[in-house]
Order: sequence, then structure tokens, then C-alpha cells
Amino acid sequence: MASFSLKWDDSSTTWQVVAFSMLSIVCLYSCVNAESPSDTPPNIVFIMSDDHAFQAISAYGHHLNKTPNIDRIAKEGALFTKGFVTNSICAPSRAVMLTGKHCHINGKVDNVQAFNWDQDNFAKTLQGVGYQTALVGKIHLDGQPQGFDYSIVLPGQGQYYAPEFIENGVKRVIPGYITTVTTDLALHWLDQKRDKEKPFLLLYHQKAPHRTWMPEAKYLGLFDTIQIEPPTNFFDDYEGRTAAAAQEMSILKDIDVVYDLKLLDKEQELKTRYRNAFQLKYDRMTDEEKAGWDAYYDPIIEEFKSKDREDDELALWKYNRYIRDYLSTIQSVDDGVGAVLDYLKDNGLEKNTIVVYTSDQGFYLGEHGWFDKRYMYDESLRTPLLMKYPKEIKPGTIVDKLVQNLDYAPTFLDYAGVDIPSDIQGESFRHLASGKVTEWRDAIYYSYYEFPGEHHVKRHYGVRTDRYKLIHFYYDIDEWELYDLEVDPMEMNNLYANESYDEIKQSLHKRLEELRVQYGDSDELNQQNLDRYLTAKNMSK
Ligand code: SGN
Ligand code: CA
Repeated sequence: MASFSLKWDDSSTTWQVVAFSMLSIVCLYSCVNAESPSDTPPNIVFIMSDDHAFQAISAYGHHLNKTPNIDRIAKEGALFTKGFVTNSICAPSRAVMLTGKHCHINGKVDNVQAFNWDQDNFAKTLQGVGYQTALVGKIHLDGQPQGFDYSIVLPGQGQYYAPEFIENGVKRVIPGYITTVTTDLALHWLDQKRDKEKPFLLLYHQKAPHRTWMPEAKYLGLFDTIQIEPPTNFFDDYEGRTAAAAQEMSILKDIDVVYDLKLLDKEQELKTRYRNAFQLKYDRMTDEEKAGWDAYYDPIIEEFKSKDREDDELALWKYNRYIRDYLSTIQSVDDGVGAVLDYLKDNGLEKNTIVVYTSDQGFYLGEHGWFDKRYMYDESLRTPLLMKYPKEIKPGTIVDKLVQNLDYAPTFLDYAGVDIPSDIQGESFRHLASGKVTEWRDAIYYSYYEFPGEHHVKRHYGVRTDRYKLIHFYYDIDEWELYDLEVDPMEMNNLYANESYDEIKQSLHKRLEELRVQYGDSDELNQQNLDRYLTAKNMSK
């Protein structure tokens, strides 16, 4: 058996082959069952999907769907039950993931303003110490990605069918369905494009299950045999929560039956606001794909038009259509995870590769009557987080500490044995995953900025501890909300005016101020971010 080792050389920060026998390194890395020596830095496969609610991952104990491949990561490694984001929206979440810094520090506070790729990110750091790096799929940050030897990314949100990609700066359309195409591209890089002499970092980022939830042909109708019951607070009246009442993300009122629920009737009788936008998405399909699509949706359209549904009945009908499409898109994501895990296993890469599965934020699956995200309420503040690394993480580990997307960059640098830059605001959760619980944070900070904007979620910031949450909505209102998550996990009862919580309220206010100081946030910075946002949107101040 060939033996070799790669040794970290601190002085030159390059990988040096110290010894190897007859076989080439390329073969050693790709041969089945080849094992890496224990001091070899780990490879990292960071899988992120878009808008994937933890409620739609079976490892979290929910029963909406089955995600056997994603679940495998937790079964063989760790399941984080309190993974959160710092700002529940796509591009800002990704900027935090890359930089390890809050949005108000890295500058990407909303989906509108530009991201500055010139700043440091953990991929650049790993690249600088000899990692081979690649970014495949959705990133939602304009400009040429920096820190990646290879990148093939979606422009903006991307398209479900016949997706366009930007490959190292050059645009091309790739036929097929986005999730399978993205998986194929990731596998192709792993197998054919990667420099197999180096440890690698792969960011494999799916668009699904983002709106408008267009399933892959083979999964159309997968969830149609059962009637799905909505969450218990589906018919929320938002009492005591002004900002929650002001939103435009209601499944009953705001979902577009053509654009979101695919009721593109040939007679064009359903004339909704976004009908034309969906027509363009439908037109991207091949004739064969359209035939399969129509065979599934036409009878649904016919049935919908033949019945007069109103109020609660209509809301429940829309909920079922929404959730069925949403869950169907996740099946393709789960298949992709399975294919990548299998590749690692079949190529002797399993033991020395860290695999993380997460989403850019959580999502409402009918809680409060909603789709979308943005709020600091738990369904969108939380994000799924599963991680395996056989060398350090015991199968079936549960981590219930408060971690955030702020922590990914320092965690990966820690695993790679690289010093964590002092200006990174997150903390490595490596020791939590290995079951070593030492001192850890007792509270997290959150801030959301994109208002006035789509879905009308007002600007807010707040603090969450293990048990409590304090939120301040501002800009065109000035409202505080306080929740006791132990007695009210669905966040229906705003306790801010409840005197019996006065002491808790005061301590949360104090903790919130401390966190704002710790992370360098302030009302002045908020005002500057608001000004830049309004200027970018061409709105008056
Ligand atoms: C799009 C969606 C919104 C969604 C934002 C942000 N509308 O604008 O529903 O909130 O993205 O999502 S769509 O009609 O274009 O689908 S994010 O995940 O990218 O932040
Ligand atoms: Ca998202």
C-alpha cells in the first residue's frame, strides 16, 4: 500500500509533499478507500440551499417530508437545534457567511446594495494557504466572486428551468433543471476540475426551494395523496403585533395563484399581477418538459376554476398547493446531497471531509399564515444546520447552543488550522460539534433592513437568548415586542407591556445594548444604511 503524508509548513504556508511512494498523488486522492493521514487538513463541502425551512427536514423531527440524504449528515455527525442567521434574507446572509462579520460591518445589509468582494473572506484565506476552492450555484452577490479558483454561479436569483450560469465570468445557459444541473456541476468539479493534490473547499449552493417553487418533472405530484394540515397559528390575527400585521406575505392574500401556484390557464382567464412573469419562466421549458408540466397542472387548474372557494377554505387550498410544490423542490435538493455524499464515500474522501448542510435563512411554511422570511420570529431567524466530520464529530451529536451564520468562517478556518483574523465577529463552533462544551455566548444579535421593500417587513433589530426575545421595529413605527419562547414558542403573545416581565425586559434591553456595542452597531449606522438603501432604490429620504 502506498503511503504518503502532506505536512503543513508554517513558514511558507504551502502544502509540501513529504513522502510518497510509487503512486502519484492524483491517484492517492482519488483511489477508492484511500485514507488521509490524520494530520491532513480537512476538505470542506459547504452545502447551502435557499429558503429551506428546518420544518422541512425530517432530521428535525417534523413529518412534512422525508429528506434521507440530508438526514444522513446529522446521523453521521451533528444536528444543531439552535442555528440562526443575523439577518434573514439571502444576499446579506451569504455576505455574513463569507466574511464572518455582521451586515453593518461587511456593508451588505440588504438585497439591493452592492457587495464589496475586495474585503477578506474565508475562501480567500483558505486559498491563500493552499486550498483549492470552488463556488457552484447561487451566491446572489453581484460581481466576480473572489477567493475561488473556479466559480460557476447564477446571475441573481437564477431560473428553475434552462438556468443561466456565469462560469468564471462568462455567461451560458445550461439545459435542464437547476437543482440537478447544479449538482452535476459540483460533482464535475470534484471529479474532473479540482487539483487533487490540494485540500479543497467546495461551496455547493442550490437555488431551491426558493420562490416560485417549480418542481423537477419526476417529483410533480409527490405530495398530492395527503391533505397537509397547516400550523396551529395559520389563522393568526396579529393582535398586539403591529409590524406582523403590516406584512405582505400572506398565503391567503399575497400569494399569486398563477406565479406562485402555477395556475397558468390556457384561456388566460386568471389575470393576476405576476402572470406574465410566470409565463416567462414556463416558456424556458422544452416541449417535453411543458407536456409533463401541463399533464400535471392542467387538471388542477380546471378543478380550481370549477369551484368557488372563499376565506378559510381558499386559504387552506392555497396552503396545500404552496406546500406541495415547495416540498417537491426539496426532494431534488436531497437527491443532490445524496449524490455528493456518495461521491465522497466512493472516492475515499469521506473521513477527511467536513460536510455542512444549511440554508441562507429559515422560511414560513404557513406559520402566522405566511410564506417568505425576513422577520426575527423563530421560523425565519432559525436555519437548518447539520454537520459531519468523522474524525471529530460523533454520530448522533446534538448541539443546542446558540450559533449563527456569523460563525461559519471562523469555524472553517479553525478546522483548517489557520489563525482566525481578529476582526472576524463570529466564533468557531468546532468544539461544540466535538461535544466539548465550554463557555459560549448567551445571546445573539439580529438586524433586518430591507424596508420599504417587497413583502413589507419593517426594519427591526433585537436580541434572542435561549428563552427570551426582544425586538424593536423602527423607521415608520416605534414598537417593541417581547416573547417568552418557553411558554409561547409560536410568538403569538407580545409581553412587552406585561408588568410581570419587567425585570426580564430590563435585562434584555441591557443585553441588547451590550451586543450592539460589542458588534459595533448603532442608531447612527442604521441611519446611514437607511440613507444608502433609499438612494440605491431611488426613493426620497
Ligand atoms: C424575490 C422573491 C421574494 C423574496 C426575495 C428575496 N420574489 O424577490 O419573494 O422575498 O426574492 O429572497 S420573486 O417573485 O422574485 O420570487 S432571497 O432569498 O433571495 O432573499
Ligand atoms: Ca433565501
